Amino acid sequence: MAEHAQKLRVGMVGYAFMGAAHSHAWRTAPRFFDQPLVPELTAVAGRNPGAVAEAAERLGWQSVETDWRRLIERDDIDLIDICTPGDTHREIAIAALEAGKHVLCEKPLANSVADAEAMADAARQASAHGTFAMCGFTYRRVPAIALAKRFVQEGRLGEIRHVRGQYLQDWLSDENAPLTWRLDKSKAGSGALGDIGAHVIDMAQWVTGSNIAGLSAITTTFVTERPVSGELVGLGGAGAAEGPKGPVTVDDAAAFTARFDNGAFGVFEATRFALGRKNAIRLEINGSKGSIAFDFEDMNVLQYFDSGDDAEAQGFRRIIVTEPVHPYVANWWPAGHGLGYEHGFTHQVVDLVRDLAAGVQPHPSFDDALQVQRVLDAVEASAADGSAWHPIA
Ligand code: SOE
Repeated sequence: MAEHAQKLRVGMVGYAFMGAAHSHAWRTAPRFFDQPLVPELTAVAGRNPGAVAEAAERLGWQSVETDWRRLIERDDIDLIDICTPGDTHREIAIAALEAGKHVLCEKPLANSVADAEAMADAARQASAHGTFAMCGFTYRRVPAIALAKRFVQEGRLGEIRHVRGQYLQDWLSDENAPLTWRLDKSKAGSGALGDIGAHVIDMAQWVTGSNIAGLSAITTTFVTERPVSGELVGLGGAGAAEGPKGPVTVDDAAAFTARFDNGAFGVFEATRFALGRKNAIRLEINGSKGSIAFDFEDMNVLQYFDSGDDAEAQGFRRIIVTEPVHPYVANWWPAGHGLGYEHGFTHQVVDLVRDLAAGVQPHPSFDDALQVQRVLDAVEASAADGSAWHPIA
């Protein structure tokens, strides 16, 4: 870590699962990558004084605030990192950008297109003054996905024809899993669709370099009421079967067919009820010359089919994405040793800090995230409309 490098002083809002993942990334990035600015974990904000103090101690933050507004007022903070539910993103992000702070905001960008538009407007205005905003679609930074993007750019797949995207989890399968904020539309915006579908939509658009132009969708809620209390195991688990229940106000699963700007066909699915699938974010792309396939449950592997191979030797090959020639990998362990979930967050910090130091817009920008929000909105509108085709404006 360069001792005399200039600092990037970070103020983080929220400290639960995502806050912990981001804290780890801010701490780790400068220890493995040469960074033009060294992140400093300056302050973390949360409403509960005892809990935020405990989190600061555990996650490595130097000071605490109990109001995010105070974090934004502080002169010793350069960037606001938003790790709170979607209903808070708009207010925090716009206030931070207007105060001249860079912003990293968790996904999905917002709970509505109107909020996302306001945020993207604020980000465009701020960028004219060298203040930048980025949205945390971290899977772009999984080495195998970055390699897939490189293959598409190099033309190895040829013309893209099919895009198959899935994000499958199972932590809501038990009908007594407790009612958490992720099941409350006023906080989360939507269910499986925004929480995990947003990731695979962003991933597909980014890897192919083409946006979804229109779609037809279905959504469902399998379990409409859940216990209001109970012990969480991971994000779900089994709550009290007896006792009060409250309404689930979001989708449990969403699926849609789509057409991309480049003419490719898309088929997408997002669910938190796929028993046995733990974090299966999957992408398969078939082009005129080759194909790729990825599954996060085997995240250090990219499958690649090259139609130029000898006919007798043709087949999907498993590229083990653990070699120094692969994106991000050279800075980690000796060849062959593999990376995990947290590395995507670290790479996100590495790229963000590099771009901020260079004064260039990091990706995904709020405009990129607004495009994802439009797709989420179209899915809900189409499902409500009997699966009618909805073009993306
Ligand atoms: C829960 O479904 C969740 O934690 C998402 O909120 C994250 O964005 C995803 O990376 C893993 O699953």
